[in-house]
Amino acid sequence: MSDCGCPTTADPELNKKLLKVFLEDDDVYSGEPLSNLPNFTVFRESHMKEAYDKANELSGLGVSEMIDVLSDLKNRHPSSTYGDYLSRIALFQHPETNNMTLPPPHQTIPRAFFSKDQLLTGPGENIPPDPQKTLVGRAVTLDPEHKLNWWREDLGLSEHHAHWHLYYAWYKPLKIERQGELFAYMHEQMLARYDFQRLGVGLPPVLPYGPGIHWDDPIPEGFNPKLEGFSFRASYMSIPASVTLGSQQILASVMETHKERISKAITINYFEDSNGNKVPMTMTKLGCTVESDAGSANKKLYGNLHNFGHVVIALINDPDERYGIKFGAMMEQITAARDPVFFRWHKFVDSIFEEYRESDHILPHTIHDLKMEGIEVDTVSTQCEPDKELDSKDLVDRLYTKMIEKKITVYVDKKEKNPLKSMLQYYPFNYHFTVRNKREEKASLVFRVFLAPIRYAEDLDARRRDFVEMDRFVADIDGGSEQTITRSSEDSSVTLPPTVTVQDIQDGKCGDSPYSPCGCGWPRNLLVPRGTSQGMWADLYVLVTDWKKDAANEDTYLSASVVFCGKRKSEYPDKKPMGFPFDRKFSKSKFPDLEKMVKDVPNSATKQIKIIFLENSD
Ligand SMILES: [Cu+2]
Repeated sequence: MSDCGCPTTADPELNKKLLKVFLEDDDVYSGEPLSNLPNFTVFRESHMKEAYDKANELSGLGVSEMIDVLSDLKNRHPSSTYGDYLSRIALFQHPETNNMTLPPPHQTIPRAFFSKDQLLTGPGENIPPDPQKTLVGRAVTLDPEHKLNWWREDLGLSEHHAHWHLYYAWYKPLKIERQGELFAYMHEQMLARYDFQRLGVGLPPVLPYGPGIHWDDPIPEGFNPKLEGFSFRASYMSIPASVTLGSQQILASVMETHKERISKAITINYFEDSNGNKVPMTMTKLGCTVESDAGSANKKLYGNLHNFGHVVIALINDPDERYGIKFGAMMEQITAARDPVFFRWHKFVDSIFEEYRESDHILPHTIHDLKMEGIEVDTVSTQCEPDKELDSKDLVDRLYTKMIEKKITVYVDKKEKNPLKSMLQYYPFNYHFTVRNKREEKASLVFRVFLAPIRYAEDLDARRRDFVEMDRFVADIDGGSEQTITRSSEDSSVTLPPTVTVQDIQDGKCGDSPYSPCGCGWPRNLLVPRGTSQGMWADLYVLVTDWKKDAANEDTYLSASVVFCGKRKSEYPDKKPMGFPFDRKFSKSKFPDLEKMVKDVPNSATKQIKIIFLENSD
């Protein structure tokens, strides 16, 4: 059973009732109404306090009463992101609703995903052409970043990012011990995937932007989110020296000091806590400190770097809010990743993690770290499932993608609307791994599957950050046997299971889900990078290691969305560093390139595959 998606043990009736919280209706509420919080932002501490205080109160009420109060808030402020955030955290906290399947935000607050024009789809209204298709010529010439609008504005991408931060909220006590490491890894993988797509459209890897790296320079990437409630940023604007958020003043120069202190802590391998004691450096401590969550070593000394980066960029148009200009998209986790600057900022954040990954305090991987005696992986390959659109095409070691125009169902003003959306889709395929177990006893193995673009002759360390994780799963192999393990791309533990829609819930298909931090997980349609129409070569790589040794709890399985989102109410299930074996430098003399590494580590294999974008498939 999957960790997310439509659960099997259900109270579909209660789940249906919960929809009232997310969809407007005509019901009249007679109780004390909740106040709305306009301009809500998750980066403002007082706003988070307000939201969580309210959620605590609401989760102490009976279910029906909580639903009524939240439903009333929705009716009075239908497009409030505060209302949506509060509802999700309150329902998540309430003992009777914390396992319920909630509808995806793109259906319930479409204004955070679609422009006004895109939502004009009713009878008598024109269906506007998809902006992706109209953005040709001038706009793309002036700003080539437009080429990836379809990717940054993917519905599932925004939802994945927002859900991750909602579940692992910086404001709340840590959910898991390795939260800081997961913060670093989840974002690092977003960047690796982004750079993969950039290469596909002829753009260079994204450049870092942050304190100490172009911080005082104008930002060439402008952005017009075209979303109600958010302002645009013209290109070549510079961040203000100081911004005011509520009662808090944030100085760009102070952020620089915080960054320098963190870099120094990496060099000396420890942080200093508020009593002057040494706190040993670890990836998770570093992640927590950079995000300034509950696990930060010392918020006073090291600041609130990640969150404030979002804030100063989002307030670029109106640093002290004197003109009442709306925030930029960077101010909300649900919209931030639509903006090209999000990736520049996060590349900067990741460069801090890189300082640590590359430091002398982290010993490079050796053959011993990767090897599993008695296990050999002979081959790895892929095969697409038969599909009439792929009829005459080579299905082995070729992956295919296409863009589709999908009709999305959303709810606005008590009406159903069906905007069109250009989305990437890949053709499902199977991996085949030929594995030999030379041991006598049965082996429980964890397959770590990655994909990296082949740029040009580069050593393994230079390519380390290019590897995107495609899947991680466990399979058993009998002693003394050779087997071919077949794994469907659709079962990937990186991706979210199929989205549960409002319609599914109305049809009684969903109810209580016993495990999941639902909603978090890489979007299924973006599992395979788009590639190019001529075909883009990539290295498929698998490393098989001993699940008996790597598992936090051997009985856990690695199910949907677990790689980036973990498992609810338990520790991260895999004890290996996240991203292993690409989580640190390789010993140069031992592993100059991928080929050599695979040769020396028999429990691994690689294959060059081609990703082909079927450009005119519709
Ligand atoms: Cu961020």
